[in-house]
Amino acid sequence: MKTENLFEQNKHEKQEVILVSVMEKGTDRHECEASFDELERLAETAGASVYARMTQEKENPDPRTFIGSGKVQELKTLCENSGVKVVIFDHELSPSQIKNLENDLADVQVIDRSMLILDIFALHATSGEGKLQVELAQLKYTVPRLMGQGTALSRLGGGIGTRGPGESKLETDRRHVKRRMDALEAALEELAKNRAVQRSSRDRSGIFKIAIAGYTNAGKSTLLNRLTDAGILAEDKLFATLDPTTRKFELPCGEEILLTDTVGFIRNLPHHLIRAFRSTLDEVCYADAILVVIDASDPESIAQVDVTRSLIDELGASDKPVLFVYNKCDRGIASHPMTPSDQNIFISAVTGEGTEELVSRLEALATAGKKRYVFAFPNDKLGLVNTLYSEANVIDAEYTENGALVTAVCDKKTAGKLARYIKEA
Ligand SMILES: Nc1nc2c(ncn2[C@@H]2O[C@H](COP(=O)(O)OP(=O)(O)OP(=O)(O)O)[C@@H](O)[C@H]2O)c(=O)[nH]1
Ligand SMILES: [Mg+2]
Repeated sequence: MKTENLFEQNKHEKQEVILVSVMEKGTDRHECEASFDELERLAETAGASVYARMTQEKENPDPRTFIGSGKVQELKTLCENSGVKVVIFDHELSPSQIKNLENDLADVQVIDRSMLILDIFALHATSGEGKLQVELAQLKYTVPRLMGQGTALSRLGGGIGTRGPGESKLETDRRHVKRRMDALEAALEELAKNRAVQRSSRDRSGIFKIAIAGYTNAGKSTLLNRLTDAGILAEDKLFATLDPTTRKFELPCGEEILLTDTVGFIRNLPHHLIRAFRSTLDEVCYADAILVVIDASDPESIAQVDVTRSLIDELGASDKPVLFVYNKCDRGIASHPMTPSDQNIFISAVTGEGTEELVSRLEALATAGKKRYVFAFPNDKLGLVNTLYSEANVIDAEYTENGALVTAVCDKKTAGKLARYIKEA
C-alpha cells in the first residue's frame, strides 16, 4: 500500500479534528485545561485544524468508551453534522476503548494523546536512530490500537496518528510486526553500544559536558544555535527537535566544553514514551551539568519547571548541578520563578540579552574544581603531553629544544600526577 499523507497532499485543506477531554473528579481544573490547550497545539503541529473541543466532567472514565455513553452520542452527532473524521482524546486509551469508540462513532478515527505525540515524532525524526526509536514505539503502542478492529491495518497511512517511518511495513500481519520489533530492538541496541563508545571516549577526554534540557518549545535549539552556530532547526512547533546534537563551545578562558541539545519534555509524557527514547534522553544522564531552559514568557512557566524537574528525577539525573535558564525575556516574564535564585538566569536567545552572563555561569560550572596550569616537560618526558591531551583540556602546547611547555586546565587528580612538571599554577 502506498502511503498517503493527507496533510502533505492537501496543504491548503487541513484535516479537521475534534478534541475530547475528561475532567475526572479531584483533578486540577487548571492543569486539565492547560493540558487540553497543549493538545490543540500538538494537533496543529501534526497538521490538523481543530474544529471543536468537547469536555466532560466525570467521576471516573468509562471503562468501555472513556467518555460516558450519552457523550459518545453527542460526539457522534457532532461528527456527522460537521463531517469531521478524526477525534483526538487528551488521555491514554486502551485498544478496546478505541475499538468501542470507533464502532459507536462509525467511520471516525479515534486517536489518543500518545499516538498524536508519536505521530509528531514520526514527522520530525531525522536521524537513523530517531526513526528506529519512533518506529519501535509505534509498533508497541499504536499498532495494537489500530489492530483493534481487525480490518484497521488497511486504514494505515491515512493521516494523523498513522504516519511513521515504518508505516509501509505495518500493513502486514502480526507475526511480521513481531519480527520487525525484534529487528528494531537489535538495531537500537547496536546503536546504543556505539553511543556508549563515543561517550566513553568523550569522558576520557575530560571535556565538561552540559545537556540543554527543558520543556518543548522553550528555546533550547535557539540557545544552542546562538552560542555555537549549530544550525539546528528551531521553530514555533512542539517537538521540533527529536535527535540530540552536540557542539563544542569555547569558554572565554579558552577551555572547551560540549553542549548537547535534547528532545523536549511535555506534561503527561507517558512512561512508555520515555522508555522508547531512553537512549536519546541518556544524554541528560551523562552530562556533568544540566541547563534547564524555560519559556519565561509562558504563563505556564512554573508547570514547565515542575515537569522538567520530575523528568530529570525520573531519569536519575537529579544530583547534577542545574542552572535554570529563563528564556524569551524579550517578551516579558509571565510569573515569578520558584527556583533557587542563585540557580536562575534570565536571557533571550533571540536578542542575545543575558547570554554573556550565561557564558560566565557556564565557565564557573565547568571550571569548578579545575585550574589552569602550565607544565614544562623535558624532552625525555614528552609522552606525558598525551596524558594531558586525554585527561585535561589543553589550551596551548609549545615545543622548544628543551622540551614542551603546555598550558592546560585540569582537575587536581591529573595535576597531582604531573605535579613535578608544574611550572605555573
Ligand atoms: N521571542 C523569543 N522567541 C524565542 C526565544 N528563544 C526561542 N524563541 C522562539 O521559540 C520557538 C521555539 O524555539 P526552539 O529553539 O525551536 O525551541 P526548542 O526548545 O528547541 O523546542 P523543541 O525542539 O520543539 O522541543 C521558536 O519559534 C523560536 O524562535 C527568545 O529568546 N525570544
Ligand atoms: Mg529544539
